[in-house]
Amino acid sequence: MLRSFASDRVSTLYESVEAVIREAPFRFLVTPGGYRMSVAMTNCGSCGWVSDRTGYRYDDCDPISGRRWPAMPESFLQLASRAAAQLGFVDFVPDACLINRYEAGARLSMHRDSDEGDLRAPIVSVSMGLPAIFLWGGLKRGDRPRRIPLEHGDVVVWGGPTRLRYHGVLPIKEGEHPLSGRCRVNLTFRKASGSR
Ligand code: MD3
Ligand code: FE
Repeated sequence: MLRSFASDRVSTLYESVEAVIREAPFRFLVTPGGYRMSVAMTNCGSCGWVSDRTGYRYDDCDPISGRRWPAMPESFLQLASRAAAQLGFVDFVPDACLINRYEAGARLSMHRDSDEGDLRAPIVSVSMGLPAIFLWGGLKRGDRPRRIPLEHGDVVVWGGPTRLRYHGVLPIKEGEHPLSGRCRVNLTFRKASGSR
């Protein structure tokens, strides 16, 4: 947990988010079970995470435009690899960045991130805008989660034994943030393509 690690860069990062969403707008994905997610998502990098009635996958194209996802901004790559290195993950080069946008009431139910090809690589997350309560569970779905508040500028690195833990986000409370307005935006950097 690197509290406030991104504080001095978050406005630059947020400008890059705005550039990404001009090319690949936020959209509400549908789960394989047919539910519309309350969190709006988009991606940048050489592949992006998508969900539809056929399942979850990483895809090198945005299914809405049919074009490649926007390139990962240099500022994103630098922040992600610096944060990972700080916690002992040397040479972390993410190839995917999932961008989540939460409006008031949006939540992420408990899940594991296991679609990535290289599970030895960590996931780095950056929180921006409104605060959230993150639910940090165990390796089994039923393990009682801890509640961890996440604020603007906080960075978390999940790797090694924590990589496959269940986790989620409680419904976001209403509020107004000077940078992002009435929402929370979270970046998660991943290594989606396998190296085995
Ligand atoms: C713990 N996003 O996009 S980031 C997700 O705040 C996701 O938007 C949340 O869960 C969000 O999949 C949480 C923190 C995070 C990401 C991956 C993890 C925590 C993790 C993988 C393993 C354990
Ligand atoms: Fe996740």
